[in-house]
Amino acid sequence: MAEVTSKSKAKKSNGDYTADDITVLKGLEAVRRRPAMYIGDVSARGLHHLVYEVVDNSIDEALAGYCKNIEVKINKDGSVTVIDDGRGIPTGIIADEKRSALEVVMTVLHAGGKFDKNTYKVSGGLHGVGVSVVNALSEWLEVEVRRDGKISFQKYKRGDPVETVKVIGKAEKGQTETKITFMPDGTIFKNRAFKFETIAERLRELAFLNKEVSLEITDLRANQEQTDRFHFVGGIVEFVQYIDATRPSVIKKPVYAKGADKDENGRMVEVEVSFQYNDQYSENVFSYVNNINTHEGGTHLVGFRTALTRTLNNYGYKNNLVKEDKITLTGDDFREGLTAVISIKVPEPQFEGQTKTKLGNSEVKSIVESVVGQELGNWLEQNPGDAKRIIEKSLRAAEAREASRKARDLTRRKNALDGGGLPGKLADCSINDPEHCELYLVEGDSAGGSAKQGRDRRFQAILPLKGKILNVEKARLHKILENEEIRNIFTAIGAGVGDDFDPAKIRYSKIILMCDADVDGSHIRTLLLTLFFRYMKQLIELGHVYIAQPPLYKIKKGKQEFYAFDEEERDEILKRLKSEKKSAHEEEEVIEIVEEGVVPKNGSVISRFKGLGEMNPEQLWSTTMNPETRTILQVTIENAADADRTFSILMGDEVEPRRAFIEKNAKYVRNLDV
Ligand code: 0RA
Repeated sequence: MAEVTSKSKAKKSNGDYTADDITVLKGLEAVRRRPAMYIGDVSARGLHHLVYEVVDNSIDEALAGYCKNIEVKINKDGSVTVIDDGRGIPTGIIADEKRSALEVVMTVLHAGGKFDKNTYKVSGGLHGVGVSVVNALSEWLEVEVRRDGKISFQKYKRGDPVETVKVIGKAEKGQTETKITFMPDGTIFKNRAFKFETIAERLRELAFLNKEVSLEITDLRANQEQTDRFHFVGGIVEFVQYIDATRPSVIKKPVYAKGADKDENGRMVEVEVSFQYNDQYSENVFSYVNNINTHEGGTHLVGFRTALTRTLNNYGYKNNLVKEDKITLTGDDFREGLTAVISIKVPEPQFEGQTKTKLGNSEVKSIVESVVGQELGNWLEQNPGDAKRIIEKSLRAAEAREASRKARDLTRRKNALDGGGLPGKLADCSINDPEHCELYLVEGDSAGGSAKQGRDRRFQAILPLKGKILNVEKARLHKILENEEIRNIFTAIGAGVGDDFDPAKIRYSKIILMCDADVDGSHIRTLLLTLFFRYMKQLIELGHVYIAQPPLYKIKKGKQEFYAFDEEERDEILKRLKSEKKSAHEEEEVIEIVEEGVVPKNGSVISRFKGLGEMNPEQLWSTTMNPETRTILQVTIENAADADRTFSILMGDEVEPRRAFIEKNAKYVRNLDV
């Protein structure tokens, strides 16, 4: 059979590949040749995806009801080990193949599912490509399985078995375990350093979504030793409370709804939903299908929203809390301050959308709608106090919406947002094709002026921002739209706001935040990121948001000028300048590190740029804006629920959690993942 012939076996036959072998060679080679097709990319995100892929296999085992504990270790040498107490990968010889099932699972693309028609394996999206992909992208990988009283072992190099599966010892009676250790391939991943916190966030999320599983992570690397364990008996109810940790709740305890129904093929779809209302205005709904965050939503989200609007409206009318002739409550009104987690399990999910994170299965809408409708209906009857508070909150949202709709100036603003006219402060670019255009959001009018003069006006647009923009974390949309700076940003980008945001209308493919390298600059950057995260999240998700990296130091020596982006680089340049001197047999000079602007005797000046405004247009262009030489950092969202929680901690009302967060994360100040 073509699909199960291994590469190593094909090689052993004197290099004579049969026609059957070719298809397989393609399968295995394809992963190494085009890793991005299988794991998204080969950056830090792709690297961590390797761990998620192995853990997902263990989670599949848990969903099948056999695994309770999953342990991840970042080893001293930088490799990663994943251990689970599931059934263990089968190790028997498959007659057709004349080799162990274990070898097949580890070396054949998508082989896992062939042995076990596990209901909730993921068939689309980024996850679920199979552990063989991790094997193919690893310099080496070792697997150890305990089951049937034996310990079986096999090692691979870049996906090829080093030798056949060997029994290396006895397993205790009844003990079952799968242990996989892998070292990512350095020829594929430039940076192989795993981040404890990144993996921990995913394990925490999985623990919330799978309350029966306990997940542990340990970092064994020198000077980074730490461990964390996640097990939440409250499941997604605890997840909602975790997300809203710093936002006071309007109701006593999150609503919880659970149910299941058959899809059109008679297979079970399981639904779990939990939500509560906080005293703020944004809607934070996190939806998952088979443990994958569906950023783009889909039919499950539509079903949830429909049920929420209908059930709450019905309750309001029936109990005379809403007067039908006075005001109509819309879906938006019922979603103000809503924090929700929707987790569903679908046997054959169809993923659609730009990032393949939108659920397409049409039958799911009515299943979710009916589960939520029923359970929420019961909950409202049993919790009249909470029910009243929710309806009253929604009424206030409706009144605010109505008031701002009536306000005449909103119409004007709306027109402006629809692209009626571009902001006067915007220096637009001349090219029209968004794909080639960039928008620089620049802190301060003086830096804005330099940027306007220094830019390449064909494709670079500049929008200077005056001081601090409004903190959107604490205001309703209509208040936000009253803020001129923010309105300018929305208008310049041209793609609308919130639910109406349409990525097809973006006027620039890169939105670059350029702020000073000081405390105020980083505050403004955080305010801008909060704005994007809350009202144009897709802009970040689609990779359009960047942070400019202006240099911190300028080193001048005679006519030569050097720029350094941090202390380390500054010192390197100084060292180089010194050694250049030596090799040229010139008289040795000491180049001192000097305070800004002071000219030392040897004629070298090191100045520290305090703000962007200190650079002249040419300097700004050559160091920070010229695409040939600049560095810009792309802003990504590693974990949506954690990002949401982080923004609410950073920008919300409570001081103590913010202080704790800043203390804990002080060492990551240059890490821009949100
Ligand atoms: C195929 C079949 C069975 C289990 C597994 C794969 C399995 C794979 C992984 C990967 C990590 N941990 C795992 N645990 C199990 C079912 C075996 C049976 O029927 O006993």
